[in-house]
Amino acid sequence: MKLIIHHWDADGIASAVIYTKVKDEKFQYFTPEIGNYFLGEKDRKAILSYHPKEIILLDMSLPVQDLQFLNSVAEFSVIDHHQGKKVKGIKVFNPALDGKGEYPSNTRVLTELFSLQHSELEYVGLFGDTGFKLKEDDPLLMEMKEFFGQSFNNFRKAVKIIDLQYKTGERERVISILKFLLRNPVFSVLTSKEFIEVETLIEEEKEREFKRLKQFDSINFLFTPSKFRIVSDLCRKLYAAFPDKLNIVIGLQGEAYNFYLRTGLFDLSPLVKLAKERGFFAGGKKEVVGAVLDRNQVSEYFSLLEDFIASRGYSLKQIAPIIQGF
Ligand SMILES: [Mn+2]
Repeated sequence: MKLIIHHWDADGIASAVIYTKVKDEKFQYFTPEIGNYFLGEKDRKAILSYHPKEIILLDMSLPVQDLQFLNSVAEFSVIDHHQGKKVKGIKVFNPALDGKGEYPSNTRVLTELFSLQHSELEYVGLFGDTGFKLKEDDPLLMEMKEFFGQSFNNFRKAVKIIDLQYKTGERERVISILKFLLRNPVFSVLTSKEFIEVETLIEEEKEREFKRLKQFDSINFLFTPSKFRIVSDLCRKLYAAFPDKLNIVIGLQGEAYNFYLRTGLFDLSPLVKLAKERGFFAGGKKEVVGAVLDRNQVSEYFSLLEDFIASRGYSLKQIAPIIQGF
């Protein structure tokens, strides 16, 4: 049995479809717990249960120990476009690591690697990964507009629907649209109830979960137990309404905690740097810091946050008891 492990977003899904079509073979498909850029214990068990003879990892950069794990259980190779480091003994095709510049999507890497024509699927990955940030005059955007002509708007809607499936937190939905795309053209997702209803489901869930908001003096706090991956969206929504408060949203990702802070009160980039140095799985920029934490890391991460925020003249005292209850 051959197993494709792929990112859960539009680029990862389209990559798995392209790869399958090129190889014209039967594969099983797997994506890690949604939101986790690593393999949890359950992920590893699931992968082993497939007894894979070969594993291909697409559009995902995983920690070294996970790559080594995959390499130890099967014949293993990676095709990717993310920045990172090469790992000794791991077979990787990633032009970005060979100094060939940035690749906007993994579907573009595959298209070049297998000398394919530009395709709807290639552009699904490309628009999924870059569309939200392309300026009107970006050559990539012009290229896509030219390719799709009058269907460009529908193309955009189709990408959005493909990308949205993972926000339900249900990996089955991701695999289901992947399998649909193996048999159907990209545009048919627009007329498939199963896939379009997800947009409404997500919006309804966000509205429901938003009601959990607790407001303190300088803090907006929201804990959501929802299986939907809406923590980042909820935090963004809070920040838009309250840029001068500490907006904290915490959610669950399988066994892990997803911890978001957004604020316009001060620059968070030193905190991002600090969190990474301390070994937390964290990222962010000036106005946002996000982290994925094991349960046993929560209190240590929270102290780091408390200290940093205290150094900027604010306090998290009011929500400390809630965090201690996790
Ligand atoms: Mn990608």
